[in-house]
Amino acid sequence: MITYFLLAIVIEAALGANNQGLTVDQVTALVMLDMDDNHDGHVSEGELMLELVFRWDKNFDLQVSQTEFVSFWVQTYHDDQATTAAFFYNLDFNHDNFLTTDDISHHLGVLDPNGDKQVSEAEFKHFMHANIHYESN
Ligand SMILES: [Ca+2]
Ligand SMILES: [Ca+2]
Ligand SMILES: [Ca+2]
Repeated sequence: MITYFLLAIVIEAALGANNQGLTVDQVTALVMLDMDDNHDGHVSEGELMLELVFRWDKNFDLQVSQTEFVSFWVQTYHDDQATTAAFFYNLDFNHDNFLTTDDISHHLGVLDPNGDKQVSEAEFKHFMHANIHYESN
């Protein structure tokens, strides 16, 4: 499994883009746009949690299963299954195969390094580059 992920990452890194030719920066901009409900260019913690619980969680049990996440993400942002599964693995802090607000709060230090409770596009880009590896730049 891990070998498969590594192989997929190596192949994607060589291509530098995903299934629809989108780079990490382009995917990041799309995700940002979807999360930033009040369009102020920043994603607040509230907006982040809303995205997690109301958009990615399809059966409303307040947690996002790996299946829910991967199918939504692949359909919406066109990353391949392996890249998305690896991304989910990184997001799922306690590795119970469900993404909850608890998992996300563990990432806030990286998502929001300046601690102003807002994730700027630059902060989010940095986070995405650290967690999605299909290009080197
Ligand atoms: Ca906002
Ligand atoms: Ca979890
Ligand atoms: Ca911030």
